[in-house]
Amino acid sequence: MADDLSGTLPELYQLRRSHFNEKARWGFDHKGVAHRRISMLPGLQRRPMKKMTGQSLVPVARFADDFVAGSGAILAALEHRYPDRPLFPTDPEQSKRALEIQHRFDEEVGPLTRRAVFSWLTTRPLYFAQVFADGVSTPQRIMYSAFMTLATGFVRRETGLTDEASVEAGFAGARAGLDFVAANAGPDGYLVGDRFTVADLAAAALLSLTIDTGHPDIVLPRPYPPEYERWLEHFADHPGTIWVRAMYDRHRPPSHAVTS
Ligand SMILES: N[C@@H](CCC(=O)N[C@@H](CS)C(=O)NCC(=O)O)C(=O)O
Repeated sequence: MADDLSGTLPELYQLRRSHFNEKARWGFDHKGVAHRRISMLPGLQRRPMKKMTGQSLVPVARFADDFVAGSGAILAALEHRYPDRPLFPTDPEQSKRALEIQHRFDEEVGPLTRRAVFSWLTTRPLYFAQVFADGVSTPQRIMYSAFMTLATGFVRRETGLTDEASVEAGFAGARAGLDFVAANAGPDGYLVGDRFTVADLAAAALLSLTIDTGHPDIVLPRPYPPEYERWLEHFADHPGTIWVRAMYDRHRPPSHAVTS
């Protein structure tokens, strides 16, 4: 399906495996919207994105001449352009609640979970490059891992990794997200009402790294580093990870990205 409003194929500027980018990918795939993904390398996306959108981060979606930055804004733009398979409740109370939940995950759980994962990922530049530079040529990947080695201090500061307490706060944030979904899922398994909404999508995408989803868009390359094995093991029996798995099994479609 091309962009309903312009007739052109939408684009998604992304980082591979990143959970905020997973949220946007899931939105496109949920809506069944064919799109082209432009994968960038963390850090190196800043300048082009700033030029294109006035801010430095991804995900960024492009619908013809319209650039939309941020996973939440992308989901809203997708809903507007492709109303089928709605993600936003029509009931005003439910809509308010769904947006509140998305906000909580965007502002707290997402960044803290990233911090916990980055606490070990930034100590492994080769694996870091494998995670994000998968698909680029081997020399480029090696150059990127050298760049990452030099940029580690900056990346750690940007992620809020200042001391041991900041790492612990990252782990606590991931756990709080899992506790939240376990405590708030209703009888049908959804966070708001009786169907899958933006609240479930946001929460499951931003907690996706707490399980081995098996989905090629987010699963980390094997073999897993021991720190990630321990992290998965740590959360394996948490009712929140069981909920994340259920959302992936029931609602995460295969990619609708076109490759040519
Ligand atoms: N609130 C934003 C967060 C976007 C974000 O944090 N993007 C990260 C990837 S997870 C990024 O672009 N990182 C690269 C950098 O900091 O240079 C959203 O919902 O999209």
